Amino acid sequence: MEDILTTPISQTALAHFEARLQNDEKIEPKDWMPEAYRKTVLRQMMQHAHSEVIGMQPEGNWVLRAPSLRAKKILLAKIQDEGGHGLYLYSAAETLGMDRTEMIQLLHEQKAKYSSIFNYPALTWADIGAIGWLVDGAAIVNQVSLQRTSYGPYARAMVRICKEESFHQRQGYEIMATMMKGTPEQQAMAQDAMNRWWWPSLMMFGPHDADSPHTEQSMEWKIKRESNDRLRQKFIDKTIDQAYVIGLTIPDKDLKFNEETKSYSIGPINWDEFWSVVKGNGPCNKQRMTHHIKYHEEGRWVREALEAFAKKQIEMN
Ligand code: FAQ
Repeated sequence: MEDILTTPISQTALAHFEARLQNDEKIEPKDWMPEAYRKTVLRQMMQHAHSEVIGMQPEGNWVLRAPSLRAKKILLAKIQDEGGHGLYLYSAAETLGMDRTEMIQLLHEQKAKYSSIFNYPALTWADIGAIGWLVDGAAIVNQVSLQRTSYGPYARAMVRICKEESFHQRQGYEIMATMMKGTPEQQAMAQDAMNRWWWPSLMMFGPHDADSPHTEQSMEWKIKRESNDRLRQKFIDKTIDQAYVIGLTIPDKDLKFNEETKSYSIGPINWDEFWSVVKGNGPCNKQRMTHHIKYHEEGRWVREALEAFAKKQIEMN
């Protein structure tokens, strides 16, 4: 039996960390964790938080042009939820030792990523339907699995976020279904949105497993509970049937249904487009970042006033 007094602390701590993962226990902020684990969870959560916040921009573009007061109220509530998701995720990520000011700095310096999907423009009202149905739909498939992620604050944030995302997905599908019952022009608009958002939504899940540098280690640490390809396939299988119900066509000439596996196989994803968007060359990357930097700067005085107020409160107590 190993002598506890001669075993190095890090070795004991590592064994304890691994045993907790094995037992499906959550890793909490004050627990010892390998530095590489901390960095990986932080990277993923920070990217996720940035995605929620940048993701408000394509939809924000339609608040003043929503076709009815009901549609406007729903859209406003949804966008506000996305901002809230960003805030829970920044708070949860801060438990890993990085301040959100630094996270935002990394975003502005393009050293921290956000989801590729938000670099595409929302050109018509049908795009608002496609974003809710497809983009939130893809986000939910990923996030339901992340409810079981090994880092406690991330897993708990996901539980609440998933409840809200499910409302978002339905409001998007409602928009698409309504347009598909409308005039030929409205139907064409819905199909056009489907054609433009389908492939970028599939790219949201990240590169194929064989080309994903982080998946294997992240699954070992139970940060990711399912691989990129497995989650993408779940999304494909549930979404295609939803499209058929309302009369939309899937823009994929190679699409096939496998009777044995009860699953769809798709044509090739354009990974050159994905990497080009991730590297900053998508249709809206520059616009998204310029907008974020501008409003972050304009809000500086509010943050400074709040900090001064909090400091004063502490001094007075
Ligand atoms: N976009 O080895 P992997 C939402 C990067 S929330 C940009 O597979 P990983 C709600 C990846 O960072 C949507 N970059 O990496 C909403 C890595 O680069 P790095 C966001 C991507 O981390 C709806 C490299 O490629 N959801 O939509 C993307 O193990 C509507 C290699 O990739 C989350 O963030 C991408 N799509 O797996 C809001 C969920 N994919 O960091 C408003 C949490 C990959 O080494 C309106 N995140 N990359 O420089 C995850 O599950 C994972 O981070 C993945 C990527 C699956 C995204």
